[in-house]
Amino acid sequence: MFQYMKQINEKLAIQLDNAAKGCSPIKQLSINQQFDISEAYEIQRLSINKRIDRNESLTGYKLGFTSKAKMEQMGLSDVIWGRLTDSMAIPNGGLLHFNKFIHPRVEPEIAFKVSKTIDDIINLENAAEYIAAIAPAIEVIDSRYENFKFSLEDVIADNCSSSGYILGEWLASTTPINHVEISLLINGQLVQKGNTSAILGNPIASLVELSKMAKKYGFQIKPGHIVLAGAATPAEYISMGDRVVAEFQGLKDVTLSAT
Ligand code: OOG
Ligand code: MG
Repeated sequence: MFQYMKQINEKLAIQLDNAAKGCSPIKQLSINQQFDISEAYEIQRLSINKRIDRNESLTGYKLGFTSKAKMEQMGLSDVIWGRLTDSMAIPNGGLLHFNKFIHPRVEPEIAFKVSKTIDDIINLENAAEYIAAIAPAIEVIDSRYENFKFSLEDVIADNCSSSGYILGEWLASTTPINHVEISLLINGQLVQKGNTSAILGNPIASLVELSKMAKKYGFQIKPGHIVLAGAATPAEYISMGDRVVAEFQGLKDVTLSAT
């Protein structure tokens, strides 16, 4: 039985990895195969291991559904986490190569760089000790499922739709990052407005949540790792040729162009 489940998880991980590699969406896995949340995280681990086997390296983690705006947009309300690799990084002001994505969406986020190993649950009071720097960011999500439609288990297995991230200027760890106004513009048009406080009341709470997940799922967040706190606004689809700008009040913009 156990062996059988392992084989199924591996099969599903390969399907997701192939969809990502080939930029071709697949049907929601949960339609034909039942799996629970812990199996979904196992499928995620197996599928990201394929990338690691291709010499990508783990650069950190992302949180999802940490704001009401995102929960409502996607119809799911549990905080989720996924993995980031070096191949997902796009330099600030850089190019997103549209043909490497299925149906990319962008969302404004806050990123943390971790200063020391997080191997236990942290809290809002001591979190600062674990933060080396803070940056405004954009996440590019690109569900491997048709029509960006999924169950909670599906999206966890699919590495929480993670596909790209753009980091703005790194700021001192003491920079006040809560209650910062955000505007998301596509081709100069304001498409979303939000505030960093929409992220669990304070983006630092995302790092606390991740520390709980790390304890539960048995991983460590290492010095230098990037943690994306989750989007403050709903995500927006982008098209080839679009220029995306995320403005964070008082901070330098984060931008990318889809080519
Ligand atoms: C899932 C990923 C959610 C966020 O910031 O809330 C996420 C999705 O919306 O496809 O990255
Ligand atoms: Mg996100």
